[in-house]
Amino acid sequence: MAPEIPKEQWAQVFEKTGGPIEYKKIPVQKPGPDEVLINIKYTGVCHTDLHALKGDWPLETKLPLVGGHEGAGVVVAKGDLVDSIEIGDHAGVKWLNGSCLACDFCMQADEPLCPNPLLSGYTVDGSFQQYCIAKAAHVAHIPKECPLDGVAPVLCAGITVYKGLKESGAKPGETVAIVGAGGGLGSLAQQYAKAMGLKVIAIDTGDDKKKMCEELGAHAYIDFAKSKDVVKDVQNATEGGLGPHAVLLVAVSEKPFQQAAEYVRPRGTVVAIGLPAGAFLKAPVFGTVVKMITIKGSYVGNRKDTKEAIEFYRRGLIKAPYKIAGLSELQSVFDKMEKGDITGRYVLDTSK
Ligand code: 8ID
Ligand code: ZN
Ligand code: ZN
Repeated sequence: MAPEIPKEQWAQVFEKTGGPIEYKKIPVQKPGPDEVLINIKYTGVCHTDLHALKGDWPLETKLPLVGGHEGAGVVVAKGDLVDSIEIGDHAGVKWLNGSCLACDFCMQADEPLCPNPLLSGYTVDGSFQQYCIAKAAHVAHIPKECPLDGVAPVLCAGITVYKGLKESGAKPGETVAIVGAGGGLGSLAQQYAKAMGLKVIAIDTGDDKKKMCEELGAHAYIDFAKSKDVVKDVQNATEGGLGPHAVLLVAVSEKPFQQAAEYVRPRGTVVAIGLPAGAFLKAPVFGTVVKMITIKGSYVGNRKDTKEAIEFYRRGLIKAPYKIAGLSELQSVFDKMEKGDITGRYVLDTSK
């Protein structure tokens, strides 16, 4: 029997950049021929959602906007052309809601680089609502054994850091510094790094985050606010003081983007993932040349990365802590995020 779909639903909506966000009832949309309608049960809150609300980036959002791009739920309707997923299947709405599938980038499985992407919770409405539309080709397939609250953060944070770790080229046994380790991406990055056989140096601030990083198995924790010399401290935490083989930058401030090239090991790779407003990367030319270092960006992941990142989770390898709040409480989650007060991730229950 086809599930009953209401005409109206609860959503978090903002009419203009900067807010306010309003928790209110809006109509449920119908999926187009190549789309599915997903009844979102849980949705993670990514710092990207806060950047979107604040207008931090040189890319405009749709307005009014329903944010959110870590939505996990159940397919309740699908368009006539959709045969890759069935009603009743579990599915995830991720940042890349859709892409053209025909450009050079899409053809080579680099679909995040598509010049005409649909971005969930940014250029199309996302998962801060009970019923969300997504292109069937891009929807994440979630095995039924994965709890929908736990898997939600994998849909952006997990995919992104897994891809970033692959892009870093770090090999089992090597060391990766995770900068912003106490946040959403950082906590998942520690788990993926561990599962990939890497040693982790966690960098963040505060005792709560320290405790979590230690519980997640970090080899060392450096508190950037207490450290007198972050560069030295990171190097000293590695064998022979040579520095980590890779650095994953998932912080939301500019400073660490200006330090990483100094402490990365010769031949090492710095991967920029965090997107602080108006920030620039900095590296000394001399050190970059004579240490032969690589500095690169990494942006979410493709459909295969998505499948792989979820498979790590299904196998029980990814256990990052999260707290649950109601969809109605999004503003208070943003307030905590703004202050850097969230250890791990917040996941919203869309029924509350
Ligand atoms: O595809 C991508 N590249 C992608 C995908 C998803 C998210 C990029 N992002 C971006 C987000 O837009 C955001 O800019 O990654 C960034 C991190 O997102 P998040 O993990 O959701 O944010 P968070 O939970 O607030 O964690 C940020 C952490 O950074 C720490 C904070 O204490 C917090 O724990 N931090 C800061 I601010 N300054 C730091 C510093 N100097 C720092 N940690 C270490 N050193
Ligand atoms: Zn995100
Ligand atoms: Zn394309």
